[in-house]
Amino acid sequence: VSVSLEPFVEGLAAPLLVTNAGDGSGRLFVIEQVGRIRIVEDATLVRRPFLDIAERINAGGERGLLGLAFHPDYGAGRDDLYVNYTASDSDTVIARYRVDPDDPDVADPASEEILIRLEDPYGNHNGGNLVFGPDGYLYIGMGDGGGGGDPLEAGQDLGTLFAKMLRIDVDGTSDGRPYAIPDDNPFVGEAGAEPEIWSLGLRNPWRYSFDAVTGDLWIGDVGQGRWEEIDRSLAAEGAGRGLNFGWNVMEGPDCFPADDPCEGTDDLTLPIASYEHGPGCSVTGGFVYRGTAQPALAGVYVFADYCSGELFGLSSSGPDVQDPVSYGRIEGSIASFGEDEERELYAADLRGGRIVRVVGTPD
Ligand SMILES: [Ca+2]
Ligand SMILES: [Ca+2]
Repeated sequence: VSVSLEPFVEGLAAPLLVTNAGDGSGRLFVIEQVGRIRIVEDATLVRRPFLDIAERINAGGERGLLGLAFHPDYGAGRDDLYVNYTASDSDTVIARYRVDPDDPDVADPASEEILIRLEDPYGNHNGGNLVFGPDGYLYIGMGDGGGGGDPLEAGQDLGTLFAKMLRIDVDGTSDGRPYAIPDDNPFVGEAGAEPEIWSLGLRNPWRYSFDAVTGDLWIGDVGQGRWEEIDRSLAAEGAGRGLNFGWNVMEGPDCFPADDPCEGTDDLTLPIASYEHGPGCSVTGGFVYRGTAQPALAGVYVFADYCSGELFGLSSSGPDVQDPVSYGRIEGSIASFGEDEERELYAADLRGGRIVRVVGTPD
């Protein structure tokens, strides 16, 4: 199969994410890093932003408005959406907003309710993705806080939210939190462990997704100086529940640092795929293609390297360790992949200021 990116919408300022609301409206929603959410309707960029919270946000580098997810029942009795951003004071914030009851194309900036606010000592590794899982819970990908080599030693520390996949129930509250902790989170009741934690050992999970058919969890975890990696956890094996993805004991398939003895690796979950630095430098996790318009991509996990523009594929039903298939390089900086309501696949080209369609052609 050959994979190419077809122009779809231009004129965006540093688009970081493309997604849909799942409300049957057919709209796409695009994040602009500076702090705006834009609507794309009928392949046209709507001039008025859906939400503009730029004044609350510190944007640039790895900071900004980083994530967006709509409640699974959005448009069907629910009016709430969730964002992840770097606040003016550089805190990491996960917040809820509500749509204007009189206008489906505008969210209310005054409706903000902050769920999580975390002081973040470094400008990099802020994670930022938000995804509702097939179980209806919100999955929050947290970077290791930043610096190089995990100076906070967050990766293996269950006492911090950094370097983790978190899982929360936005429909409830508990113990003074504006959300609830699902009973089956793996570290509930464990002394010294934060109960939000679902998986640990992540460095900067820049984009992850659930396979819409199988429920498998796919994570792109950005590496340090040598390796970029993709992690897959099958739904049948818990879709990441309680798993330790290795950072900072390991980077990709190697011990970290490389000359270290790599203690305790028996319990670590190794990547399904890794590639070395050189042309590549930062992985952008993608999606298992489950649409219908591109049958050549059926069941293929499509991802990219942000720096080189190289596109890759993995077999979603293939073995636990695979060499990624390269589809060659494109002109652009792919910050994210995203789906429309028909599960057709798009990508956000940050520097190109555009959204493109992912097209697969049989060779
Ligand atoms: Ca940080
Ligand atoms: Ca890892």
